[in-house]
Amino acid sequence: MSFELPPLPFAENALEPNISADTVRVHYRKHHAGYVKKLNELIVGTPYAKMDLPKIIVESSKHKGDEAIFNNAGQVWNHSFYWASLSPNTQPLPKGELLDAIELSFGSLSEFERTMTDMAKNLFGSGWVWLVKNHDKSLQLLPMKNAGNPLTEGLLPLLVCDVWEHAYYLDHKNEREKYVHNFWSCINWHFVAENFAAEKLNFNLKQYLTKAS
Ligand code: MN3
Repeated sequence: MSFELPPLPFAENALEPNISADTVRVHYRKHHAGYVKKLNELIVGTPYAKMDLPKIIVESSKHKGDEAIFNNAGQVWNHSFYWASLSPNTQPLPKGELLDAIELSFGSLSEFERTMTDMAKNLFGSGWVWLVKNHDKSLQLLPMKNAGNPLTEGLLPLLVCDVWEHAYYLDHKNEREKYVHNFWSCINWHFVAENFAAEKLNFNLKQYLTKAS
């Protein structure tokens, strides 16, 4: 079994002016594609070759010596989830049960935005800031280094912000905060609400993320 690069859910220039076509093109065609290629090379002849992507992430995270597989599998999945977290169309802000959960866990939507922005700004080095649903249905923001992924903690991801330098360097050089500010204008709240409503990773998402041949 080998993994394919899933199609980008929008045109490369669709997020402009918030995220440039150049950034999306390089991020998708070079970085995301690079992780897919590397993962396929690494899993040949290993037990991982028979697993779907979420299982590879969880299993390889438990085994010392499989860090390269974990890193590349995580990066493949994380980027697919990142693209799905973004929308070229302005989305209505969260409402209903999702908004209730945000207010319960963070105080307000603006406080949630402030906290996530601070975490994204302050994460040292490369990584991801995840919004996850805990087992008690409360929400939590989780900064994770490198290829970190909440599936390894048994938590359900709802939204992610990529804070690797390659996500913003072409647009903003070292100014990560400007990128995070623009990221907020691109959030696919519909996707977040769908994930929040699901009991587990829903089937369509899984299908989208694990196009295997
Ligand atoms: Mn990236």
